[in-house]
Amino acid sequence: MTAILRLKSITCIGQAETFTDELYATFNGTKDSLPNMTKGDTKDLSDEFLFEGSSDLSLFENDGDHWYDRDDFIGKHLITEMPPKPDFTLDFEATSGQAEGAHYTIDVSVTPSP
Ligand SMILES: [Ca+2]
Ligand SMILES: [Ca+2]
Repeated sequence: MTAILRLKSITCIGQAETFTDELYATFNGTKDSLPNMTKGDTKDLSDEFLFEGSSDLSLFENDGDHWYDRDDFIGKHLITEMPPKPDFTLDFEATSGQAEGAHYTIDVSVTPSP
């Protein structure tokens, strides 16, 4: 069995950076660029990932990943193939660490692959 994780939209409730957050997600070994976001933004996404079983969807704020300034982890959720879920919302909030203040929701769906 294979399933499709779709990212449908992202909303910024709080940002980590002073000006704009540069976001990306990782899932199932893939790195996926997301739009830059500031507080109050909602942006449509059209990202899809094929996967089997389960994998973590992790959200990061990009700082160039220099040795002196690593990218900042915001949060993660375990996505499972079963049961399929048409629409649900994931909440990512950094309550400590370098991304503190970052708070995002991402609307997603998990559907069986045709
Ligand atoms: Ca940054
Ligand atoms: Ca950093």
